[in-house]
Amino acid sequence: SSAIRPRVAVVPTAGMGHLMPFLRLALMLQRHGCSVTLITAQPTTSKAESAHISSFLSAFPQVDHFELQLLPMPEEFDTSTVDPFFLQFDRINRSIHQLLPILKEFSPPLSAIFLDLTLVANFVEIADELGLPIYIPNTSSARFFALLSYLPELSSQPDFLRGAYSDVAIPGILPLPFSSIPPPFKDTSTVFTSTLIRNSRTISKARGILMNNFEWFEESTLAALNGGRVLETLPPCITVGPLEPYKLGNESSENWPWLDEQSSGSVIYVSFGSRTAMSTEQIRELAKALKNSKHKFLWTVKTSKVDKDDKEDLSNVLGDRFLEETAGKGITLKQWVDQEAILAHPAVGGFISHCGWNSVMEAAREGVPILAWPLHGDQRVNAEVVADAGLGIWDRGWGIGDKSLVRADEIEGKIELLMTDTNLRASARRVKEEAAKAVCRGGSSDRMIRDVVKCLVG
Ligand code: BUP
Repeated sequence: SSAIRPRVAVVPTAGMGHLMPFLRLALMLQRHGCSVTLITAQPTTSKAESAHISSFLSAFPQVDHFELQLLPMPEEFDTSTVDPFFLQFDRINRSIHQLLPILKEFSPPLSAIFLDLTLVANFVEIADELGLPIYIPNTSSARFFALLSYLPELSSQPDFLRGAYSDVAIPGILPLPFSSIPPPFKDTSTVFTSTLIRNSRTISKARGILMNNFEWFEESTLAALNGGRVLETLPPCITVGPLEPYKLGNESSENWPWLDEQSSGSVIYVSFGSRTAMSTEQIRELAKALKNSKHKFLWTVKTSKVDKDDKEDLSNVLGDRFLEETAGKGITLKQWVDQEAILAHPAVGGFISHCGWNSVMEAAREGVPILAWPLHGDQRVNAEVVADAGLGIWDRGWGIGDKSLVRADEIEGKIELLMTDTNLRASARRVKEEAAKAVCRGGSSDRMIRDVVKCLVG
């Protein structure tokens, strides 16, 4: 009956890599009996996000929607130098207090709110006033979450700020190579880092951290987090993944006759996510490697940070002849594709990925081996998890020092390994089996989401 149908709000922040897992979580909560209100910020950072939100709401009209109108940034704030996604975090934070009177009027009232970590500190008072439990969906690896939760402590260590460690020790987990720490973390004066630290200190106010992850994949890190070894005050880290993707009406018609013609496991899918643009020089080295390699490929190229449908022509970046020379051997695109459907396609046998966490979980679900090529943010930490779990290979030198530009012959060598190493294929298949076990009825992730919802009813 409706009396025991808990109502929840789900509040994503900026970027497709954030939006998609929150939307997947929203649908999962709904499948398990919650009524869901999606709260999104208006305006969004990118056209891709606003278009995706509209398609999502038309495909799933049972999800309620509320648009939080963002307040303008103070005039003295120089917005030109800040990453547009970080700017949006800040702007949502400055606007979120407007939710109090609105949420107060909700009838039936909310049973819980699912809030991004970057918003928790400013929301704690509101939540207290409403008596509303907060859950934090974590959109990265458990390993990166451990780093985030330990960041307030690290940022008080002069050695950390000076970069004087070769490894960063976090209690309970394997040491993190210093090169894997996002460089902005060492500068606590940036809005980005100070916001993270401030919010990280409030993690203990949440009732739980929901992870797009499964127990088997990061077992020892999760055990450390949940055993109070990283920090005694952490709420439970609850793995409910890999999150199930959804289909939007406009994508389901997307099909790949070219892929259908390729033999099983023969095609490399190449994508560096929705927010990472490589340098033109690096894109050209990669192009050369893909052209020279023996394997077929499907490559979505991204040349600018915010929206993919930018003006730059592919032939400007790749040269006129690349597309001709690779016709039949590969497809090179600049548009948004249904990545899940591609990874699920039997022809796809390898994935060159920046290791954004959603991409990692999608590859895990499908058992597609990854050639990890992390570029920034949490990606190096995630790449390490990928390699440790047997889902992929990673050359730690790539992207730093004298290998900040990775040459074509080296890329080609790794592609060969990715596509031919039978041990790697077998271990990636094992990951897929474990992922399937976790989400099936009675599996670890399935039990955990049921417990969360039960707790909302009770
Ligand atoms: Br690009 C692209 N189609 O063409 P990540 C991405 N995606 O479905 P990111 C598509 O966007 P952050 C495309 O499947 C994944 O769910 C992809 O998230 C999907 O990386 C999501 O992999 C991208 O986490 O975000 O975009 O760099 O840096 O926030 O992790």
